[in-house]
Amino acid sequence: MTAELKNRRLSILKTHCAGLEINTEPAILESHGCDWTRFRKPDPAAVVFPRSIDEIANLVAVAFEHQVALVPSGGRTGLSGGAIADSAEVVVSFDRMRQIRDFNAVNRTLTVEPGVVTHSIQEYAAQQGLYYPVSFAAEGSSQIGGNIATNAGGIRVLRYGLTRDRVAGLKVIDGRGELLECNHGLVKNASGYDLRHLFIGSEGTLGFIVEATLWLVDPPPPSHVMLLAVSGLEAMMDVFRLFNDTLVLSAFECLSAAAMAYVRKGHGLPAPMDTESPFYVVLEFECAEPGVEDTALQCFEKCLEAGWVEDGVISQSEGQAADLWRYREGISEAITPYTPYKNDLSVRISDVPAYLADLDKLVNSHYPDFEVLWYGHVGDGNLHMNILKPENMPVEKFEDICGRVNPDVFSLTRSYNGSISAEHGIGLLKKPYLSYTRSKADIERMRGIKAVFDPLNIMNPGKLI
Ligand code: 2HG
Ligand code: ZN
Repeated sequence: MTAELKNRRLSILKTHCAGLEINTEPAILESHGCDWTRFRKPDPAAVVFPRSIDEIANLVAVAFEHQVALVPSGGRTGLSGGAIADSAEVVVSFDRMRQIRDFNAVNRTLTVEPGVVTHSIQEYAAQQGLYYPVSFAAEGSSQIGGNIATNAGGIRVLRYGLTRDRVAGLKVIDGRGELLECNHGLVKNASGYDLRHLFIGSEGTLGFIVEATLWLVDPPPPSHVMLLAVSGLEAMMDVFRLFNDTLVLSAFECLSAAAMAYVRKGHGLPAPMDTESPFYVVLEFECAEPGVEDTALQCFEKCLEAGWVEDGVISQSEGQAADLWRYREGISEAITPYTPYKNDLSVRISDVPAYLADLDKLVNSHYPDFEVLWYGHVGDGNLHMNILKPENMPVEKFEDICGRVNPDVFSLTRSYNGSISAEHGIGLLKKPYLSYTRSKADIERMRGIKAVFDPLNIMNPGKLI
């Protein structure tokens, strides 16, 4: 049945999409049929590589007419299975759409194709004397279309906001194959529903982003990075409060002792300091004027005196800053070989210590034999919980056990009015749990919106809702 469906879809593409690059090599089907998640096996009918908006519009119109399911594929760095094609879908890769189309110095905007890699946007902005502030570990391979489709966050949200805050305009091909041009880069536009914001974070379920206009900002002043050994969760928030009230923080991240051990092992990093501690904080602060570094050191002294912090190091150069960031940014990659089961949770910032303490208790009672690592973006209330698969346990069994504990984890999250996905999206993997974070009425309205933009359910079907 699947083979028949695949052949039928392939022949539709060949007949109706003249000139479209179509690939059915097994290695490409495998690589482009999934993201970084390792819990599903890709099985697409084909991978197509459009080169223009017109080609995508035609492709979706054909898919609409013939009921062909499409899955968008960017840098494939997603962690929720949002780009998995496991049911004979056609994968639409944006790898051939990597042009920066326009830079406007007055508007401070950059207009780009969806396949441009996040890091290239940062570099291009810097060449213009400006800054694209969305930053995260996967920025070297993630693509801007995917960033927008998941409203990517990362390490600078507390200073600059989310990807959503950078999007000045979008061109989208919806599930009917029609081009929608949203907001045109306007700062002010009070002409009704802002469809741009519906597409941001929609995980490709309403339409495919085919062009984006991004707002850039002033380049940041010089900064310093500190890595601190903190004595506990309450103390971590006291440290956050003091530094955040006194300095301009551009990041405030945490990692548990276990996460520190794995990142060091994975990347061969030395101990950052002599003291061992249950949690570590990596923070970055701006130094716009002389004297800020002294103020930061005074904060550090206060933290030591209060017993919140046991030890710490501060960067003295850009190289040292980058070295300190590796302890936080390198975790995800370092633990990939352990097939981690990931949860990406958020609560209000002030609730982080109580929530994490509750969660830690819950998780320890359910997974006494599993290793659980914590890290994340404390400065915006987002925690990543990674459970490592024991070496000899089959993946299916491991996923099943983790899945059985999810209801408790998500009920607790709901009791804090938190979210079961802060920045990674819902995709395939978190879809069964959406109701822990969105009400019945919410989900019903979301279905209604989906039906408007994608009436035949061909755009990334089976994801999100
Ligand atoms: C991070 O903050 C990324 O490092 C990945 O969002 C999180 O690996 C994860 O769970
Ligand atoms: Zn993150």
